[in-house]
Amino acid sequence: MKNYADLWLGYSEKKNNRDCKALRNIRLSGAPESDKVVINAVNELKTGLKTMLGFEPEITFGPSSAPVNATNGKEILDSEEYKISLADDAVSVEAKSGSGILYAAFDILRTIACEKDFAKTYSEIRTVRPSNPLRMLNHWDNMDGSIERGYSGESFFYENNEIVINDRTREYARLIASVGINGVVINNVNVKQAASYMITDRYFAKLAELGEIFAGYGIRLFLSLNYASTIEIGGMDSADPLDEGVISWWKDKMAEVFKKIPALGGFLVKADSEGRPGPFTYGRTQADGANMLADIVKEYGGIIIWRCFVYNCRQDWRDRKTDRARAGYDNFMPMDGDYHDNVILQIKNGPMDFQIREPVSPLLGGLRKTNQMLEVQIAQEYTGHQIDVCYLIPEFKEILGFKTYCSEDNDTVEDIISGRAFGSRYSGIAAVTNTGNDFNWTGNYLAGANLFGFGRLAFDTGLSAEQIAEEFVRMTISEDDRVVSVILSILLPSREIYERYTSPLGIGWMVNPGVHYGCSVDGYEYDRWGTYHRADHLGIGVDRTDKGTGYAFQYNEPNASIYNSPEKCPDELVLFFHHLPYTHVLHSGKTVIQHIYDTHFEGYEEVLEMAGKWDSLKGEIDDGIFGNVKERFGRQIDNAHEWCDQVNSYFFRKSGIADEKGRQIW
Ligand code: GCW
Repeated sequence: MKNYADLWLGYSEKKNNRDCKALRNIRLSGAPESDKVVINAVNELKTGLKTMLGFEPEITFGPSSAPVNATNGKEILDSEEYKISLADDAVSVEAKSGSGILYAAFDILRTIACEKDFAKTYSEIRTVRPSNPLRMLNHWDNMDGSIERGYSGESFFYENNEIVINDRTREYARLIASVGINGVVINNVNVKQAASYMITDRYFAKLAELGEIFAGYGIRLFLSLNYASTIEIGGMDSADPLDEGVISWWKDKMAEVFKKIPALGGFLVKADSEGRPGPFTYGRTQADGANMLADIVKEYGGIIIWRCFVYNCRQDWRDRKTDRARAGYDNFMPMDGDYHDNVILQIKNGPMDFQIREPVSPLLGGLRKTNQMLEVQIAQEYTGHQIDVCYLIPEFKEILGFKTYCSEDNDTVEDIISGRAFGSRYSGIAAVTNTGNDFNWTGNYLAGANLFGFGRLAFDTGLSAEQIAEEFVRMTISEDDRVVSVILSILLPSREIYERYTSPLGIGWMVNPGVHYGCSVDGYEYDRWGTYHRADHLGIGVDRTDKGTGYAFQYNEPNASIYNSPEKCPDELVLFFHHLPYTHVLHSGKTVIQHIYDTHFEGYEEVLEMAGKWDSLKGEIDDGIFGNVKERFGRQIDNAHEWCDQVNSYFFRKSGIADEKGRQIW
């Protein structure tokens, strides 16, 4: 039986490339043999080739360049670039750092693992430069071992308020480095009291060790920080960013922290949000808070990643003028240009909170003078809890390709976060991760495609969702063409299928309060009035136009006018921007109500079909993987059924309009 915990590094014997002479001699240049990342790369090549092709390559070393101390995104990209060229009897890898060599090693191994013809693949010199300087995973792991929004077991970083370092830690570093991740935040952004102590003596030794393990795979360690640490652990009564006492406490603290954890990259901060402390308490701006910390960590090469998820979770949703969607832009735009150059604003992909469909946050394309990172979520909080299959890479592709019209050219989200659009000092992309200590890391085995896919896409945004899914299936499940095509036909449409049986036309939410799995049309916990969707007997949707909350005008033109008009607004977002009668006719030619009925019935049917396809793989793939996903399909079917019933009957009762196809709605 396959050890499916190895995911895409579970190499097995391969048929192709056994005669490729060149692979017996691999020459690495650009970083010294003694570099610990190079040592890991060499081990990977040796063991990978031995397992897959039956021989160990001879590895030799060419000249190495001076070590790089990258202090901006461009230097990071320069140092991570690699070149692979092929002669008759040798493969040659050139890079400027151990990371470049490691990524080249995984490039070679992936080609062999996918049974691609090696000589053909590298017949032309391959030069690869990552698309984004920072490619990060954010863990929402708590010190007690629980994971906020974790759906695949407990944390493998923490247990009973202690940091755990074991084989799994190293395996994790290998796994994520192999897809190009170069930064990890190991603790939850909700830094509660116990976790504040992460930056105290109690944890320094373990953090230093962890930082070193990560560094061996080109990954930088980051920590989430409690903004009010001066109060939580410093015994002070203020966290005012302009207070001299506060500043001097932080100076001493950071000097200690960076000395004790030399590999530390910096901090991620959630401030003034959902009960977390922040500068607003002292009448200061988000920029005041971020800059104060950034100025202090600068001398250690540290960066401050400051989240833009700042909104009032106690808002009264009955109030028609307050609009949570506006909050990110309203709180952060006015200070564009004020954030110091080692501050990065981390922006959730949508203005709300990782719903199955949201418009792209208007901060992306709004901010022009600020370092930016995009934040996505592969932990399936609102997208099926790693019970339901929901391959998210097609969604991420849409987000990256979104035209913001922030400039004449180079105006997509991809252009902004790569640093191209504005020449930002730092930029990149982060995902709230979906891993835990479950044997297979991600709960549903197919959710591994999101972990793999996020890394691959962050590294190379030019890859298609299909290419990535295919690599995942070939590397982890099977190389049989039929199996590959069946699994692709499950993964690729799965996000749109999930959308069809859940919340319609961009309205969002409709989830069980607190847990966020399963349907409850009026249920979202922060809206105890059940009114956010504005559904009454005549219509549904939130008016975010110039006549409503005005949110549509946070976008550049022509996006603002497109979203502002019910005629021009794309169907999939129309209820996000407009309050419409159930009888409004969409571009699809259907009325809103008929769209709701049809998509819900279809979505449920499609889940049955997906489950049937999976069943057809019995005996053709590993039993463990088969059983793991089959069990979850059972639950996904129930979930889709429940959503379909609840949503359809809710809107049938509200609107009193019958399904034109005469299907039974309870
Ligand atoms: O919507 C919320 C999630 C919280 C999470 C928060 C955030 C870590 O439900 O669990 O807290 O988003 O992104 O900070």
